[in-house]
Amino acid sequence: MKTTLILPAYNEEEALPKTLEEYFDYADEIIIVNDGSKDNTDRLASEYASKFEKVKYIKHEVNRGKPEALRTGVKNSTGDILIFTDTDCTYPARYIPEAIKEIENGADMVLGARIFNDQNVPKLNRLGNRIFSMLITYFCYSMILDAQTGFRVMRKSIFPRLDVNARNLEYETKMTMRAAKLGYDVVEIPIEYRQRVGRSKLNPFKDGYNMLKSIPSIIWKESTLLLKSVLVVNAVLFSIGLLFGAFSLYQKLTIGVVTHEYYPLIAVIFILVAMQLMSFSLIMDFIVNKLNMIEKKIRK
Ligand SMILES: Nc1nc2c(ncn2[C@@H]2O[C@H](COP(=O)(O)OP(=O)(O)OP(=O)(O)O)[C@@H](O)[C@H]2O)c(=O)[nH]1
Ligand SMILES: [Mg+2]
Repeated sequence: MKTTLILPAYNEEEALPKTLEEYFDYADEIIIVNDGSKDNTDRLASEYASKFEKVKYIKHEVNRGKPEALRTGVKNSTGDILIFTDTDCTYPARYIPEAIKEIENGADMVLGARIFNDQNVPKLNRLGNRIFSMLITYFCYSMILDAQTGFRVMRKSIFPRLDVNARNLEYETKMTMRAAKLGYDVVEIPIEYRQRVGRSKLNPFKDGYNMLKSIPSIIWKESTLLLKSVLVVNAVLFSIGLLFGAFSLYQKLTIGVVTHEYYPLIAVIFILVAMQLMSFSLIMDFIVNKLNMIEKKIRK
């Protein structure tokens, strides 16, 4: 099967030559997508493309973000197997043969999981991985340790179903969730993760905010109708509890007494009921969905 490596590059003049050299022998076709870089990436990529037949070069005139860069790469690819990696020397190329073997043995998508020496993984990514791991285990019934990894190998035929709507860092995570949710066989192989060459484009505030913002939307999108109804009822109960609690606290702090002495009690009862209802519904929802999935698999 023909392999296509996609290298999204945004101001990677330092790391592009090293990445290309390291990956050169591991793919049949290499597509560099320059995502509106302002440094020498353009010149370097053009040189490589004119020198080597298997290197293709595509340029976004303005920066459109990593997901769009990957999509451009896929659109122009001719391979049956896609390899995604960052153009920053963080992911070693030597894991590609193992990943391709997994695909040949039936896996649909292989993730390079940065689980040993994760001190090079940005803190934001480490926190994200914990949260997303729990969400994936809950919503997709599979254990995935590094949903955000940029090193992934997949059959090109499944890409259109996994090309989720995202413009930033959450793209990879959402793609992993979609694959697990659709029942694709997602395999993780442990990989080394090195320190990046060149300047990081990760912005802890902007990217952290985007990552956090994506969590409620993922939960809402993946929830069943039953769980959605419970979430709404729960939010109402919780807000009522909070309102009563906040009012009591306000009175205590401003006038020194709580004029309605049963208000704190109401606050506690509402919040406790909300929490109980939430945990009960989550457990029920998980069991019902898991049983549905098992039934579907047995029917197949
Ligand atoms: N951040 C970012 N990366 C882009 C963009 N377009 C393409 N890329 C490439 O996508 C890859 C990932 O970006 P990185 O800056 O390495 O982000 P990261 O891997 O999450 O974090 P660090 O490696 O710690 O900096 C790199 O190869 C970038 O050159 C973009 O608009 N923003
Ligand atoms: Mg990186």
